[in-house]
Amino acid sequence: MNFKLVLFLIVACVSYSMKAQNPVFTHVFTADPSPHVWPDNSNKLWVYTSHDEPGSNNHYGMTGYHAFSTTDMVNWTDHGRILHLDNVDWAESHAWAMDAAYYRGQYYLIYCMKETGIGLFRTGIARSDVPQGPFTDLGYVKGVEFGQDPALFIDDDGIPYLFWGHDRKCFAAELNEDLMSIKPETYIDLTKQLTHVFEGPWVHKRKGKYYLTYPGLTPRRWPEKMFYAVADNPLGPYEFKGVFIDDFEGQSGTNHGGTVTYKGKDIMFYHSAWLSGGLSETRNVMADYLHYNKQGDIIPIVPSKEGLGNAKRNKTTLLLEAENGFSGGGELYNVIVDTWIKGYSGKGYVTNFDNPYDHVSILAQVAQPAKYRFIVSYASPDGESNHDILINSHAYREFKFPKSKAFTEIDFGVVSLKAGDNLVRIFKKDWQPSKGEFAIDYIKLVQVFEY
Ligand code: FUB
Repeated sequence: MNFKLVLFLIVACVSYSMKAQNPVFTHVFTADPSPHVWPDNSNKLWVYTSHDEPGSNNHYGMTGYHAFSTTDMVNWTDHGRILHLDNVDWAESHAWAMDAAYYRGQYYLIYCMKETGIGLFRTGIARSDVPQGPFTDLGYVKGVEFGQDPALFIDDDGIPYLFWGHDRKCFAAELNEDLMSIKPETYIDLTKQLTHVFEGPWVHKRKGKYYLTYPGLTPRRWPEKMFYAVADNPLGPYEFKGVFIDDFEGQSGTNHGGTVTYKGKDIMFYHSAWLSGGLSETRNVMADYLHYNKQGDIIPIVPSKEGLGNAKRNKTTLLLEAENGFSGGGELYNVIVDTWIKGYSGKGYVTNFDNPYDHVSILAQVAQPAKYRFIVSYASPDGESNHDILINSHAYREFKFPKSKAFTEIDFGVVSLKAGDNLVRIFKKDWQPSKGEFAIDYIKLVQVFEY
């Protein structure tokens, strides 16, 4: 091979990997994606996921969920942890697959966890008034037994339907208006209509037809492939159509996902184990365009590196709201959430750092040890304010936040995070009495892609 050809191939390979959009999230292990565009903003795509602990390689220790958003399908915001086992009184383990829904002006997370003392899956419902959460648990849906892998489909007429499935079975029912129980007379076992079904149903509607996609196992068994069936009504009967994501290199034992139409394009979100190196149960979200033929059949997807586009990826931002406190995995110690200073993001900010050790802790979950640009948004309308910042219990920085009437960002430069849970803690410094109000709105951790 001549030198110019070798050079061309190297440049081509490097620029190809620069543009690769799969895995979609490379800073955190995520699975079971649930993609949505909410009615209040058709410009924003949301993806809700379950979370794998780094190095876990099984699903038994899964504890929480994340929300992600984007407006360009290239640069993403991770809104951090939105619900955790610790926020759910009735559950003890297995924060497995979930879905999200917008229903009558509120956002819902529908998830499964094992009930304390019983160890059976229940389908939980949590609510938030904003899409990024955090979500507050409302209890579990009555009438659903073994409620693993729930998906909530709201039809065009506003009727909510719940689908769930586990261990080679799939069920569905219409929900009552408060979403807290099924209508028993509508309950149906769909298993026989869904050849090879194992778990993870998801329903979307296209041109008046209901498509039920699901992970299934053929007699050759693991890993799971994605299949689908089509019906004229949400509760069936469904006609089995076939496989549309077959086995692929680097997949995990499971597959699971959902579809969305965003900016006129149909997209399939699912998961693989590319980020953890394949042959692993520590998973990552993937996305590829979904196409149909003239008859409305899904054209099988071959997982691609390119994914949703060939634009260069610049950054992923972890946007972690201080006021989420315990719900987001952090802590508010002798501080409060307030909303007087305008211009905050999310639902408010944290203030009243009056005494030494008053602090806010904010959780950042990442997949691998890596460097992130660290930014804090604050306001200090009455004068400068002195604080200690700790990262994972290590003193990171003492900093005098300058007077600022409005919320403003301070860029602290690059910090190192470890794989797993990282706690960023902002303390009031020393014993001097507070000179006025000091407020923390959020922290940002920005993963910068270096090519
Ligand atoms: O993520 C945990 C479990 O793995 C899900 O509930 C299943 O659908 C499979 O993806």
